[in-house]
Amino acid sequence: MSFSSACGHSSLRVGKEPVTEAVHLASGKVREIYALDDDRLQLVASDRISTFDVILPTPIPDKGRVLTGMSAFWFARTREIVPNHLLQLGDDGRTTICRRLQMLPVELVVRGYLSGSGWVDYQASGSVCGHALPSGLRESERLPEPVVTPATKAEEGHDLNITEAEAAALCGSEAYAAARDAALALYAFASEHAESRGVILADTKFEFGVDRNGVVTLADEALTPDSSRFWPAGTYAPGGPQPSFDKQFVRDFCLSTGWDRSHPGPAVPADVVAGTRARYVEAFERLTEIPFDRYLSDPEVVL
Ligand code: Q0Z
Repeated sequence: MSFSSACGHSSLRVGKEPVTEAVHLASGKVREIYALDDDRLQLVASDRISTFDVILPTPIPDKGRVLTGMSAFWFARTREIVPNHLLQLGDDGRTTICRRLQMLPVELVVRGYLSGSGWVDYQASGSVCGHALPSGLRESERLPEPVVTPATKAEEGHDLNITEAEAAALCGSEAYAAARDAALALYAFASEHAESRGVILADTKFEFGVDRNGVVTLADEALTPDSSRFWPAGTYAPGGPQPSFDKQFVRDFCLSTGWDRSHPGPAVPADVVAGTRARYVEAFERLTEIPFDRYLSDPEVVL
């Protein structure tokens, strides 16, 4: 439970600890970040949903819990690949307590399939962020090998793709190389896990930081529907765009209203909200093999 006040503080209860004062640091499109102390941050995932870069006026109940639980599930299972920032989950299922890191100034997208800005770049240049690719690839086609395409962090939805050489110059070449190697290993692990459960992990964005000992550490959220393209494997058909596992219902509804993709987005009716929530819960259960109700009653069941 969290009560915000006008001065940006909130009182909150983390696990069984006494009430602590948290200082609001920043808002993302669908998340808030607070400082607990010099070493720890708290990320709170809301139920807000964005489509075509617009936050819709209607929340999707439990979406923030699905994303928090899924991210924690992956953090717990990838600790041997790369250390991560996760310390603890809040009892509300939407709060992550994490180590405070020095963040690298770039995000790393791993692409196993040709979609989004990768497809746009490929059509224009035959390459993606400096990675030359074979000619004749179709939209959504699987790449011969996954590629890392870094981007500078701007306002969400407006990240600027850069080359790996540029990313190495911004991060330091040792830190960048460690992050790139970790990102590829994380993608290999997660995409194989997902595919065995009928979900294609087309691409995914990672953010890394450096801890007090200089160790490159996975941060933020990881391998969620908001940081990744999840496609249902059963209907995969390269040669065009693929439906989003989680957001396709709500996108189709929004476009069916004649919405021109400008602010504000349309209000979403109850049946579309319920269908969208069901898709998020289905993604959680397919990938984690944990009933979502068990997560709600005990979030640390994913760890
Ligand atoms: C993540 C963000 C959010 C707005 C800062 N472990 C960390 N150490 C230091 N900084 C961060 C993290 Cl995760 C950090 N963001 C992104 C998240 C709301 C912005 F929930 N910003």
